[in-house]
Amino acid sequence: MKADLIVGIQWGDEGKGKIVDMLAQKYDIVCRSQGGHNAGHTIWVDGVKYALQLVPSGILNPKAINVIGNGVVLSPEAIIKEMSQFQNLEGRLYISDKAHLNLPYHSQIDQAKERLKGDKAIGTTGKGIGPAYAEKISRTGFRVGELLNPIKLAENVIDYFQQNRAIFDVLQIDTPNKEELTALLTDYKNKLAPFITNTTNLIWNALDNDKKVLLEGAQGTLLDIDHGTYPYVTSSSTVSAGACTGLGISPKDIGVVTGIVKAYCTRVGNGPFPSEDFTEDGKKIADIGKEFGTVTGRARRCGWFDAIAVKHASRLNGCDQLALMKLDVLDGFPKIKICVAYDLDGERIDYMPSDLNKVKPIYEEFDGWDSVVGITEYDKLPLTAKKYIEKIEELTGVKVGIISTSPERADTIIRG
Ligand code: 2SA
Ligand code: MG
Repeated sequence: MKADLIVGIQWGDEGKGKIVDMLAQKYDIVCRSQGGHNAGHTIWVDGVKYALQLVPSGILNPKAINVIGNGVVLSPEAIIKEMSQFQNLEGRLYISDKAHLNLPYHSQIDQAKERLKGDKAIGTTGKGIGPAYAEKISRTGFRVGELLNPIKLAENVIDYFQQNRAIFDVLQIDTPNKEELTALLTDYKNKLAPFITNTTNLIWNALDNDKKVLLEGAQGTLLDIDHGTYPYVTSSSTVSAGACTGLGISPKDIGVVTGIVKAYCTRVGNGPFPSEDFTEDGKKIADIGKEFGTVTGRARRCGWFDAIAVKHASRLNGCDQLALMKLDVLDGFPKIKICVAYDLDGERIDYMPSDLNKVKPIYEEFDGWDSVVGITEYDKLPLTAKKYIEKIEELTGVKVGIISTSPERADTIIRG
């Protein structure tokens, strides 16, 4: 059996949560492979809102097993809090012993570095993601499996502080108190030990025994550490290839890749965003789309669908289809724009250059529609909405297989 994959195609917050939640009903195992509690998936089920950060969205399917892979940076504090929303998680949630720990000092480093950067700040979530990944790559990180021996781990963390005292001094971060740290790590161990395991073997066994596995991406392709708008990116591999290293599966294990895109575009944090709209339209999209960060509550920057970026991201991820989310947010707009090309120093280009700062969007305008809310069949969509979708397919070269017409699970068009 192959694992199907859901990946964000823009700058995150495309609405992956709703699709993963919908699909999770049909999958045996749902896995996270990268990111940490910087992610925020909002899921609406029967009018109830669930905000998930680390726990895979399959948690809302009582029959699904959920896996947090080795590529994730795990904040024990965040996951313990999140887990408290659910009952009977044993046997339904597994955390890789190889995932790296995101401890309280990582968010202190993250926030201190952002402060020092001043107007060059990345606009991180402040959750310690970059510092936790930096230590992993520097081979100085601590892994989830080490939580099982909290006394030793506390000693190692204190040693690490001592070795790096000069840096911690500049950042004004105190060495943790050993007794307090041991107590904290012991508490984490007591709460998390039943969930810690070798998740790679678990996934291999599942695939070898014809279980259906779904891989759930966090953030989006344009925030990828290699392929995103560096340095205004997150610190993990958000593209589909990252799911392989982040879980310990091979590219041959990947099945259908679904890229999630919003019918428009948003970005939270700093960095280039060619199709950002600074007019009333941008504000209207933000209002109607409720475009605020689920983790930090920050207002998201809003703009129009960027077909060049989506084409590029679809190729990077090997998308078999796109899921077009939040189409209903564009209801009532008299005119809707798509960025169909870029202007780079006076030249019209139809590809994404390495530096997005220099490009200006070239738009095509489309007629809007009254309402698509709750429509579940493609043929029932207004003609102008169909034209919009078909234009997206033409420009990106990828089929739009799924269309979301409201936040509710049921309000979704699945095209055959
Ligand atoms: P970080 O914290 O190091 O990963 O931040 C680096 C950049 O990555 C962006 N980033 C995100 N962008 C969109 N959504 C994310 N998750 C939350 C959400 C964000 C929130 O679902 O809304 O609540 O603010 C997410 N996580 C990281 C971040 O904005 C930086 O640009
Ligand atoms: Mg989000």
